[in-house]
Amino acid sequence: MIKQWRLRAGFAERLSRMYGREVPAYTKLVDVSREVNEDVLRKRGTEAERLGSIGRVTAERHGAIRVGTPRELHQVARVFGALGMHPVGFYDLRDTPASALPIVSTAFRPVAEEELARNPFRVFTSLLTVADARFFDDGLRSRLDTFLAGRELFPPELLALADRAEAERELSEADAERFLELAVGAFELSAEPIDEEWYASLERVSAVAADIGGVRSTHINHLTPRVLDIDELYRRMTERGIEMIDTIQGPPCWAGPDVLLRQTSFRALAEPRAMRAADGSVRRGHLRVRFGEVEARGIALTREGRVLYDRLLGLVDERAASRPTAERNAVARAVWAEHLPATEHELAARGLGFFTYHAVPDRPEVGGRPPADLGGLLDGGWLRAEPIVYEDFLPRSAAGIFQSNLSDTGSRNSDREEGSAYGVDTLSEAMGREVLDPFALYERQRDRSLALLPRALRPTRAPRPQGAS
Ligand code: OOG
Ligand code: NI
Repeated sequence: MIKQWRLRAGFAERLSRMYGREVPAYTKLVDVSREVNEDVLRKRGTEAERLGSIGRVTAERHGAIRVGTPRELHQVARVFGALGMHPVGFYDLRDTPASALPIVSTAFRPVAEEELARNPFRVFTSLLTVADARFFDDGLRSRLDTFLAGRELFPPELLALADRAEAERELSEADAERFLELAVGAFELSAEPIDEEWYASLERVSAVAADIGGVRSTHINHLTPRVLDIDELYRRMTERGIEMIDTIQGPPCWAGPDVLLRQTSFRALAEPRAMRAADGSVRRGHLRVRFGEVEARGIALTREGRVLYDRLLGLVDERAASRPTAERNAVARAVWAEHLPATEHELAARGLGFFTYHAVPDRPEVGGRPPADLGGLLDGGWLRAEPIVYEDFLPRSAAGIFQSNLSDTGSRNSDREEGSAYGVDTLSEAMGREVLDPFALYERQRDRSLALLPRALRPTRAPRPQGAS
């Protein structure tokens, strides 16, 4: 029998092979990522593996897909459920200032530590907000509803196998083979001609809306490898003549601990797609919707740490507003140095980062009773803190990645009422599964490690967040 985690690993691997055939530049990105990772490992030794073994990091990918209706989201949740992936986190990109992004998103991923260690594959999944009147007027909305109701993204045989895999947490070898074939096939770029007029009418609102609702199938938008030095990767890709987006999203490059997530991408490529004109003739056209993203992951931040992160982003915006764009990085580095702890130790002691805690067995005998607070236990060498890797996404980075790959800003009519609210509950209801809170998952992992400590070493006071107000 093939266990869920092997289905997940198999899916990630086959998707990667398929996407590499479809988008050869992706293969180059994966190759350069591997080279960078090997170099970092050689240079920094075991310290390079502090946020994940080289085996995990090299195999690690996240995908991005986009669906049109709650029903499609429900179905895709079943496919990912079969792979042991659960919806985590809610991202609302509709208020992105410079571009029309009529979507709300979640990410499917494994949640248990041992499952993440086996294969951490995740998929950023966006739902088109068809009922949001700021983007779609009544006429367009009703055409869109009809179009989306008439398509089938996932064949019934795939969904039946998915349900069985989820219920039994495994499939026979033959069923696993069939399931993987159908699942990967569902995300392949379709050769079916696109109705040019229909696509264009959605594109006027948003290129993302056209990519989702303008075609009769779905596809993987990008597949993102993980790299240990994203600045070096950016340099090497540029050196090889690959056009990258302008920036690396997320925290700046700085001397302190890596936190959260840094992402960049090569620009969406013009891919040949068959287009059908109004007179029925089919011609070879081009669409730029798929890009090649890459990311570096850091330590998960606590709620307080995250508040601080968001505040720092605002501070960087403020200070950089009056300077040339080229200086934004330097501004960000200065803001970081001023406000973020320069060491992991301090990140833990100030309660800003998530760690698991472990008793230090060979602590030198210095006598005395262990202190009661976490900071003291760490300072005194009683406890060792191991970072918890950030497994999720960042709304502002996601918007930045979307945006830098759009050639047109689209349009949004902010005078119109929202029409329909899309919140985390909308997604949970659509899927019939709860969208999990990422913070709660990291807290659980931390608290489990605390509960395993000998009683005398269990801090009686949680780390008091400082500087987060
Ligand atoms: C998703 C864009 C956001 C990320 O990693 O934050 C994203 C999309 O293009 O569908 O991929
Ligand atoms: Ni992505």
